[in-house]
Amino acid sequence: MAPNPLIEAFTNLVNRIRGLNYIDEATLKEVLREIQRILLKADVSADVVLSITKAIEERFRQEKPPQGITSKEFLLYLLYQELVKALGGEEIPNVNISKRPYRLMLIGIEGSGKTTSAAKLARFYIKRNLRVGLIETDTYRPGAYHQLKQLAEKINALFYGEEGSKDPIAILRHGLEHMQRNRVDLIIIDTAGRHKNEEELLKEAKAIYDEAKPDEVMLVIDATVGRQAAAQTEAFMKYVPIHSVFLTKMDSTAKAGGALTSVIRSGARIKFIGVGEDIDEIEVFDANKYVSRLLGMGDLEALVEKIRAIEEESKIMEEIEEGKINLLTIKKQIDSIMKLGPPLSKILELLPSSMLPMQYRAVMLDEEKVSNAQEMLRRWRHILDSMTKEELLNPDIINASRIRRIARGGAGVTPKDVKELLNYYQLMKRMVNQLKKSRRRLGRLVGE
Ligand SMILES: Nc1nc2c(ncn2[C@@H]2O[C@H](COP(=O)(O)OP(=O)(O)OP(=O)(O)O)[C@@H](O)[C@H]2O)c(=O)[nH]1
Ligand SMILES: [Mg+2]
Repeated sequence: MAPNPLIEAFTNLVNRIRGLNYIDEATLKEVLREIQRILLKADVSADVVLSITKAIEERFRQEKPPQGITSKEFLLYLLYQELVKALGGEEIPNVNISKRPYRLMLIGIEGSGKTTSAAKLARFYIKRNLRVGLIETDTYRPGAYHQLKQLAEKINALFYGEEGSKDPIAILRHGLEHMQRNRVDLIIIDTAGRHKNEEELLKEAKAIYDEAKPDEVMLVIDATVGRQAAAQTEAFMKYVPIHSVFLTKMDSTAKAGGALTSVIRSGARIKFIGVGEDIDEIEVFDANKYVSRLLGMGDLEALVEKIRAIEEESKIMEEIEEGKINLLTIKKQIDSIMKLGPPLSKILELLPSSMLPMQYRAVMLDEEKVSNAQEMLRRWRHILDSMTKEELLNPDIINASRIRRIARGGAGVTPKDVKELLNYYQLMKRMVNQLKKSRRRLGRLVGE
């Protein structure tokens, strides 16, 4: 995406927060006001803006930053999280085709970008090794037939259209037959955007819907309309079910934020975004990625990962505290440590050092020990991968012959390594059991 004023404003804000010495009441208020200004400028509606900043403010006051995270970093993290939430959450839309042939119908008002997006989608799925066919049912716009035909030729998609025809339903019927005959996996149906009036347009969309019986109706909306996108979505929803939204021209508007949040609030799911006129300028909408870019992340991304891993780690610690400990617990623990990445010395500080075999304890970590510990964790991870679920959940069944089998599963792993891991597990379990009796000492174990 080309640099835009929204990214610039957010990047400046992030840098400012980074430069703060500490966050007092006045600074917090100022930062929140600045966030509001930026979002309003991006055409996000006032109530959404308010709910975002309110959530950040409340969480900043109520939640404690995880261990090792400064309050500045925590504020940035909350900003990131609340923006992602407002943009529909962390989940990435599923763009798999659930059956073959799959019928995808595009609708939208004049100039929203349907025809261009039809070709972009075709290319997107051709790259994923699907046979894709395009049907042009637009009989209103002069040149619609040639526009899509040319695009189809460029990307090697099958094309069907009838130049000069005035009967979109007939074209559709013939087009569907043509595509079935050619064993196409995905059929994309482009429709008209121009019409005598809006009602006629919507009625035609409905008629095409009834005839095509599409598996998915995708509404194409031009993001430059900003928060008006919600009204458009709702108008179409009255005539045909809208399963997903393709938001175009995200590259050429400062109102992208408004378009995104308003579509999401209307209950529709954004699947794709268009980020340029070129046929390859299509992306699956990923709120995480979008917000990362918005905030000029890079190292902020590392921060988010780190906080997530710390949270995961403390969840595991809770499990351990409850006495639910098996090798799966240890597997999860190693995964979260690995996710935190280097420097490992920092990470090992997060672990209660009493849990590590003596030679790896954080208190006396030099570089060599760090890399030894890293190597050990990697080996242990391989070992755990070679175990069956039953063994992970019930380590007591692991006898000598199982140990030999497990060691064979990982390159360079010896039975001694497996025993070392089992010893670590036994040690941890013993300690947990011992210390469970004493809350105070247990508190020290989980690093409280
Ligand atoms: N910058 C930019 N331009 C886009 C994008 N998507 C489409 N366009 C442009 O928007 C204009 C309209 O696109 P079309 O695909 O013809 O729109 P349409 O919805 O088919 O229009 P009608 O057929 O008249 O209803 C064209 O100039 C496209 O190049 C995008 O993601 N970014
Ligand atoms: Mg068109």
